[in-house]
Amino acid sequence: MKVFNPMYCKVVFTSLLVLVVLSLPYPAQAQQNWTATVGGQSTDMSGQAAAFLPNEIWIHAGDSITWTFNSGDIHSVTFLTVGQVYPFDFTQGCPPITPSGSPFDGSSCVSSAPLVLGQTYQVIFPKAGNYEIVCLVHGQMFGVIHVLDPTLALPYDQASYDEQAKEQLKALLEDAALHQHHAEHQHSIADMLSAKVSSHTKSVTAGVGEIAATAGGQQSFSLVRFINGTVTVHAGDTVEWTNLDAEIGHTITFGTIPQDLIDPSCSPNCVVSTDPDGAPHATITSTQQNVHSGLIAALLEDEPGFPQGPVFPPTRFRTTFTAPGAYRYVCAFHDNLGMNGQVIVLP
Ligand SMILES: [Cu+2]
Repeated sequence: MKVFNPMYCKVVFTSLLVLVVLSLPYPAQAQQNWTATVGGQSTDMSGQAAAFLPNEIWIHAGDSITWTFNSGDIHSVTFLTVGQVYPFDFTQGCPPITPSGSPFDGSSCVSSAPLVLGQTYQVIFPKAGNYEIVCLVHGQMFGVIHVLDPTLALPYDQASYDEQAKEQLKALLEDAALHQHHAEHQHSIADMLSAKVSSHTKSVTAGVGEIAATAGGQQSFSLVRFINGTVTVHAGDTVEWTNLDAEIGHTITFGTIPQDLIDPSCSPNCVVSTDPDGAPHATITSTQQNVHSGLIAALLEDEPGFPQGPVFPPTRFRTTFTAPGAYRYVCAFHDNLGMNGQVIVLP
C-alpha cells in the first residue's frame, strides 16, 4: 500500500497556496475601462440594429465603459434616475446632455447627445448598483449595467463581451435581411396589412422591424426602406404607406422637408385631411407641391401604471394623385440611410 503519494502532496500544497493567496488583503483593482458598441448596420445601411451591444455588462465600481456608436441611425447612451420620466425630446439629453466621462451613481442623470457612426461616449460608475441604460431615440432599446463591489468576481472579460456584441449584431442584421427578402418577394405582406379603401389603391411598406429580448433588456432590428417603394399608378389613384416597425417611425415626404416632422403638412394650396380610420390623407395635384405625412409608426404600446393614451401615432398615410408625373419621396428621418422611393403617375 502506498502511503506517500507525491501527487496528493502536490494537490494539498497547491490548495494551501491558493488559500494563502485568497486570504491575503485584496489588492486594489486597477480601474478598468470597458468597451461596447451602440447600434449597427448592414453595408447598404438598410438593416439597422437598435441595440446596446451587448446590453448586459458586469463591471466593478470605479470602472468605466466607453461606447462606440456604430450606425448611421442616431442613438443615445442615457442613464435616468429611478422615478425620472423618460423625456420626449431626445435632442436635449436626459436633460441636459452631459460630457463624455461623466460619472453616474444613480443620483443624477447622465446622457450623451444623439450620436452616429464613429463617435464615442464614456461613463464612469463609481458606486455599486444595477443601472438601466436607455436610448432616448428608441424606446425599446435598453439594457443593464451591473456595477459590483471590487472584491467580487466578474462573470465575463472584455473578449467575451466583444464576442457577444458580434453575435447579437449578426443575429439582428440576419433577421433584417430575411425580412427584406420576404418583403421584396412576397409583396403580399403590404397587401395583407393594407386597408383596402378603394380598388385604385396601391400599398407600400414603409419600414419593417421587430423587437427581440435578451435577459438584460430589449433590442430591435429594422429594415429602413420603402419596400418596393417605386410604384406606378394612374391619375386619380391612391397610394397607401404602412409602417410595420414597432420601434422606428418614418415619414413620407414629397418636396421640401418641413421644420415640424411630427405633424402632417402640405403646401402650397393643399391640406392633409384625416380618413375615418385616423390615417392622414393628402391629395397632391402637382409635382411642385410639398406633402409631408408626419410621423407614421406602428401604434405605441400602453404601459402598466400609466393612463390609457389616445390612438397615436397614425400607422398609415395615403396620397391621392390627380396629375401625371414622377413624384420622388423620402423619409425625412432616414433620407441619410437611403430611404426613398418614387410614385410614377400615368394619365
Ligand atoms: Cu424613416
